[in-house]
Amino acid sequence: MSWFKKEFGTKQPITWCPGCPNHMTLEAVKKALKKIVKGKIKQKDVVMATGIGCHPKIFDYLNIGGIYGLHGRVLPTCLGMKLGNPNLIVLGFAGDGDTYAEGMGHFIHAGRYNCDMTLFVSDNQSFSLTTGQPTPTTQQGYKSKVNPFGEFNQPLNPIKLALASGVSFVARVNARDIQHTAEILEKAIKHKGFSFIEIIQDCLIFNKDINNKDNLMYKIKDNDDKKKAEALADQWNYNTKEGKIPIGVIYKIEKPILSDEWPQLIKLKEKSIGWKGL
Ligand SMILES: Cc1ncc(C[n+]2csc(CCOP(=O)(O)OP(=O)(O)O)c2C)c(N)n1
Ligand code: SF4
Repeated sequence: MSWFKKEFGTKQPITWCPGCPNHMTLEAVKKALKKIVKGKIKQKDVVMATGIGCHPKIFDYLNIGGIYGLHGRVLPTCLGMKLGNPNLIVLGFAGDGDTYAEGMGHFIHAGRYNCDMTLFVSDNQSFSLTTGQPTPTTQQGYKSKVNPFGEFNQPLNPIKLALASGVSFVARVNARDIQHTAEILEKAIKHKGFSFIEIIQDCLIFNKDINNKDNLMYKIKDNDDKKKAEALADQWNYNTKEGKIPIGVIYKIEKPILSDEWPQLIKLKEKSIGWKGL
């Protein structure tokens, strides 16, 4: 196995802007995966699905199998892979536009299903690949070519939405803190159930007004108290660069997962199906 394969990288030239926090998220993902595959899990047992945007280019830079999917459809693609082979570790990579606009319905239902898979949302509060239109998490007042008078809608709080949708692992991280992000990603992947990680990241080109929030962020201990999680979610409303932004595991609970409830999936799991001959 070559160095590239071992370290989860590929030889593809990286086309993100120099300094884009997506580079740091990629490093954090590689770090977390390296630790995961040290145990019984093999590299071929980890797969991903991505949407379309700047962040989902990670598909080309991460040496695992998967599907470079459609914008807004990361979660149904992940679900399909998990139903086909419940023994795979399935990771979804999406943007805020991807998840909270076109993909919104899937997000809510993923919380209800509690399928054992992990979703990473790189939230730069902008549809960046398509040149900076506002997404559901964009702050009020933001001006772009499509809203020259400024965004007037209140931003959505994805952490509150995840808690209300019954997501069993809800975390938020700062893309620029590679070590902490890698630790939380590892916990999310190991969690039995649907894990959601909101990655706060700047876009260096679009919606620059909301960048540089590092001084607002502070690390929390893993939390399993719903009321406390709701209070933590309320500390920042995505609208201003004021308030405190808690990062870490905001809420984590054990509850039955989709494949525990579904007899056909239980049988597939017992058969230990995998990639025969590889
Ligand atoms: C089904 C579909 N809808 C819309 C688009 C157009 N589109 C491609 S990328 C993109 C923006 C991506 O924004 P986001 O998900 O926030 O990721 P970012 O680029 O900010 O990382 C959009 C709207 C598409 N390619 N396919
Ligand atoms: S446009 Fe923004 S999100 Fe996209 S690569 Fe450049 S800095 Fe990163």
